[in-house]
Parts: sequence; structure tokens; C-alpha cells
Amino acid sequence: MVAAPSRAGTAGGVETYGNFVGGEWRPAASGDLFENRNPADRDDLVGRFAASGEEDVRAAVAAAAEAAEGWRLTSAIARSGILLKAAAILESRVQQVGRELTREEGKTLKEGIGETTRAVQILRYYAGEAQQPTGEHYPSMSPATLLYTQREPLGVVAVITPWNFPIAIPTWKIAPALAYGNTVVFKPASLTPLCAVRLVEALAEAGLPPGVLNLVTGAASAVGDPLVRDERVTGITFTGSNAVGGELRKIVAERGAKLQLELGGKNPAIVLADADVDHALGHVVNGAMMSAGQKCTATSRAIVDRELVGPFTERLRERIAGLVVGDPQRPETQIGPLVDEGNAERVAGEIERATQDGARLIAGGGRLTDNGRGRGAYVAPTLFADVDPDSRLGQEELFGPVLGVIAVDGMDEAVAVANRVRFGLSASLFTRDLGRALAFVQGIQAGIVHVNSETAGAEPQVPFGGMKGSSSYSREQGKAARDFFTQLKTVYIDPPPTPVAVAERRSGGAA
Ligand code: UN1
Repeated sequence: MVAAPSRAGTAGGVETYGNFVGGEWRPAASGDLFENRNPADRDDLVGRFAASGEEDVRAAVAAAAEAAEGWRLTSAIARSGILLKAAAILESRVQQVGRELTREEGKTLKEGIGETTRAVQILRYYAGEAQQPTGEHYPSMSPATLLYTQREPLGVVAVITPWNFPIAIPTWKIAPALAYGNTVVFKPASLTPLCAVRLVEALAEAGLPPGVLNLVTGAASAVGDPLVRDERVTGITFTGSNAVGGELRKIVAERGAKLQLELGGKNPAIVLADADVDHALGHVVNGAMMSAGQKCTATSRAIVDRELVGPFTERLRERIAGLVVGDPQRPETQIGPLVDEGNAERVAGEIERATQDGARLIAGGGRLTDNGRGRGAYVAPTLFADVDPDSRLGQEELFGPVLGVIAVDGMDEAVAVANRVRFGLSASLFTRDLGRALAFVQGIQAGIVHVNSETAGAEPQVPFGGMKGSSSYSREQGKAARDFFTQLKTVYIDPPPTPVAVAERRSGGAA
């Protein structure tokens, strides 16, 4: 299929982008637009995007519903081929899309290009998965019965994604949805719609039939709400806040649909006295501060053995205070701005509050406005010591460049403190002791567990997701994606009676 360009035009040198519905780029029914600005420089307008509403959602769901039967019956091998082609198209644009990601989201160029490369890998992975067997053959009580399962798509799936991984997360939801034969209505975060456009362009150009993938941009209340309430939508996959996740649970409980949630984290890195301190330092700092701490897998609690906590905290302070914070397009920058002014102000407020609550501020502490940073959403990488594990800072996700150090006496207390939060996404332990490592793996309440590496990161071939309040007891990526994006059909096939049996039945000879 040849898709018309996603750009609806330019005004004053700024591009305008539409929705993608039924294989065509088109403006919102209302004609309204919203602006997308660079968080490193609010005077830099990245583009104008369709401010959609219920009418646009209805049209997108209708297009997806109409395409569902054809796509379900398209061979998995053909679906795989389209994903592979989309991977090649996106790969040829990795530099451009990575730069655009940095411009609209604010993570460094290295991270922006790295994440786009990751999206390419995810597309390739699901092109491979689409060719794997999906059903199972079972023995039956009756020896002649062919008894097996097959997996079938859910139908129309709503994909609702956050701004912090604006191309990787959409890809790891959309690629398996499509691979297993679902059609998609994709509602990306309003702060990062350009990456969504780029992903949809690559998939459309790779030959997806019209209606199989639809993009609707706009506000959560105007787009997300009617989308998840539409009875034709049979699956919803969402990554974002616990508050929205809770609302989705209620909606789905009432109307019935399959739901997958990836929510918050308050991820601990435990550093035991026997750890390789240099190694642990690097991983704790990266886990806490990369992407300005805006990952649900970010390290936000360093739980450190009391034997080590003084010198370890001092070295954390040195490292964190020395991070280069600035324009994420510059190669020397290590930490960019937060995603927007609202988030920067919110995190600065949390820092203020933590100080009032008695945590000891030892690096950073609020907004950065010098050296041109006043034009962007900058918050200084911030370190607190003496954090009370039960305080707000010890319990709540801040989603910013803020790390709190908690002192403990040994491994058992460390794990107990680590578990004493409502979240359970990822966790790290730094030790040289194999026995402690194994005990940690057994005892920690987290869906992703690292020994001697940082809490963030997710390889596409393994399941990703959390325990407790971090998830909905489902997993994304790897083979787990198949479980979510398909439903099972159990099939009993018996041979028809043989001619002899039929003749005997007619003559009344046999039962
Ligand atoms: C990663 O750590 O690389 O929203 C991925 C998030 C997670 C993904 C983290 N769902 O931050």
C-alpha cells in the first residue's frame, strides 16, 4: 500500500501531522491541532498534531474492525514479512528518528538513537516469533481423536503508550499485536506524537493493509477514554501511571476486555558490603539518572549496607554532582531535560517536600536555569541521604533524576526494606557472594531481577513486567506477548465413522 505523506502541510516552517485511519493520513474531524515542543528549548516547535476526539476514535475503531477478519486470515508468514520490511525501513532512518526522539522527548542523542535501534530489533524479533508454532498437540482419552490448541487474535486492540520510551514501547506492543493477527488503534502520549508517526509510517510503507494499524493522536480524555470504552475493542495494553491503570481496571471490569497494564516502580539497588564498589557506583548512577530518571525501571532507592554507606554516599555525591546536564543534542551531555515544564515543576516540588520531610539533600536540589537551561525543563540530578524507607520519598515513584540512600544492616534487612513498597517492577543486588545472590533472587518481590547490573533495561526476547502494584500479573515482550495478544481455541477432531460402522448401524447390528 502506498500511504500519502503523514504531513498535512507546513505553516511558518512547522510541519503539521495527521491521524492514520483506514490506510490514509487525515486531519482530526474537528480540524483542531495541538503543539509539540522541545523540552530543551520551549521556543522550538517540533510540530503540530491532530487534536482528535470521539469521532476520530470511532472512525479508527471502525477501520480496525473492518480489517480484522482479513488480517486474521493473512498467513503468519506474510505478517512476518511485513514486520521484517518495517524493520529495514526504520533502520534506514535510525539517525533521523533518533534525533527527532531526542528533540521531542529530551533524552540524550545516544539514548534516542539507541532506543530507535531497539525498536528495529523488536520488529525483527516479532517477525521471527510470528513464524514460531503457537499451538500444542495433546494426547486424547480416545486414541483416534486429534486434540490440539490453536491461538487466535483478540481482534481490535487498543495500544496506549507513554512518552518516556516513545518508540520502543509502542513497538513492543504493536509488533506482537500485529504478528499474532490483531488490528490496532494506537493512541500515543501527547508529548511524543512524532515518534508514533514515524513508527506508523515505517509499518505502512512496509505494506500493512489499510485499517490494520490506525493512529489517533490527542489528549487522554478526548481519545483514550472513548477508545477504551468502545465495545469493539477487545484488548487494551497500557503503560503509564497507576492512577490511569486503576481507571482502566474499572472500565474493563464493567464491559469485559483483555487488559494488560505496566505501571509504576520504586526500584531498589541493594549494595552489600562485599560488592565491587566501583562497579556498583556506575550502575546505581546510570540506573537512577539516565533519561533523567524517567523510566519505570529507574533506580530510585540505593539500599546500602551500613558498613559502606558513608563512603559510598560520598562517592555517589561526587558522581552525581559531576554529571553534565544540558542540551541533549550535544555529544558531551549525559542528562537532558525532563519531558516538559509541568514534570520539571512537579519533581522540583517533590524534592522540596522530601527536604522538609527530613531527608538530607547532598547533591542537586531543584531546577537548573543557568547557561541557557532556563529555556528548558531542567532539574538537577539530586541525591538524598538518610532517607526514611517509609517516607514519601522512600515509597512513591518520583519519575525524575532523584535517588535516595537508605542505610541497612545486612542482607536480610535490605531485602525486607526493598520489599516494603507497593511496587515490584525491577530490583538489583550488588555482591560477590553467590549464596546472597541466590537468596536475593528468591526473596525479592520484583518481576525483573538483576544481580550486579542496573535496574533498568529490557531485552526483547524475555518477559517484561512487575509484581504487586507494578503490573496486572501479565507480562510483555518475549513469548509472554503471545499470551496476551492471543486467545486459545481447543480443537477435538474425530475421524468420521468408517463405511463398515455406518453399514452396521443401518442394519441395526452395532450400537
Ligand atoms: C527499560 O528499562 O529499558 O515505562 C524499559 C518504562 C518501562 C520500560 C523500561 N515500561 O519505563
